[in-house]
Amino acid sequence: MAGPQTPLSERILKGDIRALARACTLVENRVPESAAILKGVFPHSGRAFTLGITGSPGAGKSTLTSALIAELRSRRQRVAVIAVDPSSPFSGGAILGDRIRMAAHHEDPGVFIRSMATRGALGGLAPTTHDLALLLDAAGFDWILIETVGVGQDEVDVARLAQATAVVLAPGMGDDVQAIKAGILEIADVFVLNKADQPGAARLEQDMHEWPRPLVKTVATSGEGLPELCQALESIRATLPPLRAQAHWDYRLRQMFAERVVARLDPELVAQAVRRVAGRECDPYTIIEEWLKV
Ligand SMILES: Nc1nc2c(ncn2[C@@H]2O[C@H](COP(=O)(O)OP(=O)(O)OP(=O)(O)O)[C@@H](O)[C@H]2O)c(=O)[nH]1
Ligand SMILES: [Mg+2]
Repeated sequence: MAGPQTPLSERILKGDIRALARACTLVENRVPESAAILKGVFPHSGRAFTLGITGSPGAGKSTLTSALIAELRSRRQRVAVIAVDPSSPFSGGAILGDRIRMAAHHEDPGVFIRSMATRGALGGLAPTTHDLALLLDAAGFDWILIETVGVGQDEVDVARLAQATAVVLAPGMGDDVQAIKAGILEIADVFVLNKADQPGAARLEQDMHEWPRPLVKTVATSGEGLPELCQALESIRATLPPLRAQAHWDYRLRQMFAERVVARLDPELVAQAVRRVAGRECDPYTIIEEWLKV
């Protein structure tokens, strides 16, 4: 029987949800013990399907995530969600809304929802999002849904983290194909034309024809189109390019290494170098060569 003395990683692997929640907090706060937990669970990860859900603010990502949870649960799949909270004060109100919508699933042990309050220093997803996804994967969830607003660096980051990305579009909100950020269309493995009950949906669908990706129409508020979306996602899952996992780890290993190396820098040494370079006393190339020798 797993007691409080059992390592968190073992308790997570046994399906202990409280241990999982605790480990998520440790990982998010980057406390030193989190490295042991992540090492402990790593061999048990790699089974989940990680899906990024991104798109314009208000396109219906949260409603769709909630509807997708319901559809996946009806297929006996265990689902974890990482909701990346928008840090912008303008969209801050959406967070509470998301929590309320998601509350319907809170009683279900086959559903685990985690909101990320923190983000990367340069915008985009916090690097701990990757570790969080790893924990959820090892904990045995079949699906990991990562909802993030398609602004700034987020959608590029989510495409690197997830095995596949669903881009949510909706009519009547400036989601004219010309107005949509080009980058967001390029990362899509599947387009979800949500709010298909709204005027302009047919027009948007027609405009999307030129993009060589499947498109599924949904009404997230009623669940319409969700079985079709699930089917499209299953077929993407079944035909993932084998090199995608390698591309993921190529990015991730470099990111982890860079982070550790930067963390080793002495802040005083950095401050000094900054002053010298800004004052043209020393060139930055020489500084980097010196740092690499340390
Ligand atoms: N008519 C209609 N309304 C929808 C549909 N899906 C979502 N909505 C509504 O659209 C509004 C925004 O939905 P959200 O799910 O919060 O959208 P979001 O993309 O998560 O928004 P942010 O996280 O703030 O970017 C809500 O009022 C939803 O009820 C749909 O298919 N049809
Ligand atoms: Mg949302």
